[in-house]
Amino acid sequence: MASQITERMTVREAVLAFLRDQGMTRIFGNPGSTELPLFRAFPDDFHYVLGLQEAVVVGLADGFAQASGGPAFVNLHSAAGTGHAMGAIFTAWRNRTPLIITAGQQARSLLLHDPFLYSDRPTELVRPYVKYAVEPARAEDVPQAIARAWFHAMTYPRGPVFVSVPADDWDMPADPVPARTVPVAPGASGVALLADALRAARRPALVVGGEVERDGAWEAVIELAERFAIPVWHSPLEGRVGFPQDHGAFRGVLPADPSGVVRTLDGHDLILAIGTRAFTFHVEGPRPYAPPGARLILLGTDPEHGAAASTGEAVIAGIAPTIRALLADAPPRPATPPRKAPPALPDGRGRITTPALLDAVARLRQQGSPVVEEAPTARGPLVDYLPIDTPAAFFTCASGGLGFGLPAAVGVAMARPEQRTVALIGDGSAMYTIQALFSAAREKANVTFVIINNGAYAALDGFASHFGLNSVLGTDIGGLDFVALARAQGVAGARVEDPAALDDAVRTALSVEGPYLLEVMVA
Ligand SMILES: Cc1ncc(C[n+]2csc(CCOP(=O)(O)OP(=O)(O)O)c2C)c(N)n1
Repeated sequence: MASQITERMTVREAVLAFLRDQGMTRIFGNPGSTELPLFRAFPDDFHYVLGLQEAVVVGLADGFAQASGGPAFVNLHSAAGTGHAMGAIFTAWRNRTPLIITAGQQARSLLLHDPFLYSDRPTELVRPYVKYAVEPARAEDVPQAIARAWFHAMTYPRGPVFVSVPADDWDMPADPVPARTVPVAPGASGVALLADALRAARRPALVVGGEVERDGAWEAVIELAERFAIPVWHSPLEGRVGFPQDHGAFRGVLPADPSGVVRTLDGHDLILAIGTRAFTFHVEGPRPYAPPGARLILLGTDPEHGAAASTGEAVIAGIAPTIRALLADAPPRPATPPRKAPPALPDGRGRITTPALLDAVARLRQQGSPVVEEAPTARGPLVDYLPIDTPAAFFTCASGGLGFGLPAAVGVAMARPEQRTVALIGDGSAMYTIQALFSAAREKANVTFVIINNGAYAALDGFASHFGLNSVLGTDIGGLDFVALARAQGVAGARVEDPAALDDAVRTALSVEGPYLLEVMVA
């Protein structure tokens, strides 16, 4: 390939040609003087997606990359802009989202004179939460650095990568770089170990996580659960849903504390954790951290999951091919257990409740359309009242870093224009990246933002008893007007407070064209 390359192009031309070859013709960004040279003679087949703060930019790209299944290209402003993005980069790291993040840098000729906007440690700023970070030693190496970064981002476990590009590099000569292909997930291995363990187990249990869905193993895991008649739990606090939540084998979401895990899985002699950590904790508890006496085996492409388990064996391999190999010797499918019915709705005493809202969205939304959630106290009821039953239909942040949901929903909607994305966002969460509404309007994104307004950081109030506090400081955020915030950025909307008006309000919010915000005042 390299021998055919004769003519030199500019760094910009070589980078854009590489991005085009890789199908990445969207650039998610927020510009500054150090980035502008990238846009000289910007080609018509590229689209610049503007976010008004870097946390929004990375959130947009993360949602887009996850919903489209591919990587996304990001261009940030130098140190301060990258700093704004750091929380979102951490989230992309936890989400395992392949993002090729570039940031501007001052011109090389000035660097020894400490110029304005100079980032003297560009790679160190992002380093702990990217798979690869580089500022190439020579301008002409920028295209190669981006190709290399792409490869790192797309290798399992996937994640964000970072390339710092000095402003004067874009016009320098460079050679084109050939397109790369997605590294193949590790092959099926450990099949015999898993088959033996399943054969020997009397009461196996499955614990699944978001990687099942990201790895395209949704159907395979359902078939495994059905053929071996194994009950399934979902790991808590995952960014995606790895098993249909209304399936008869589904037992719920595991608690996020050691005692809760041990209590829930007690009596199972084999726990197969697929595409997830074993286990994910949010609050402390006494040891043991895994059910004593049970054999724990992890299966997935992420070695960190195996490394982080306090006990257990790990098969690091592609989930779907491994399960398919296991199924070759599986027993015939027994009768499928009946689908779960949702519990009754609580009495809101004249107010809208979060379960009632979720139930209305579940009844009125287009089946299988994407749901983005960032509303901490709605997360529990979601499983019961808005069960996710199709793959690639649910997105939230795996990091716990609020501010992902609003921009990610816009990115998801851009990747799935034919479906109406529903974003369920808490009033507190919405305010971290409210500027994403501007991007939604500009991109005419097919998305309904449902702001669940309880006037509080309710999840933190809920923690008071855990820490033995009578009250928590800084959790009252009442008085915000989200319809006005939306209108100010070009997004239409309405507020609903009366339970009798809820269905009509949701119906309207789901049927308009372009972005729309429904602010729901909940008890
Ligand atoms: C970036 C960031 N800052 C602070 C927090 C701490 N935090 C966790 S839940 C929460 C409240 C969120 O409020 P809201 O979105 O209204 O949802 P609710 O808890 O009311 O359901 C906060 C502030 C966080 N998770 N991320």
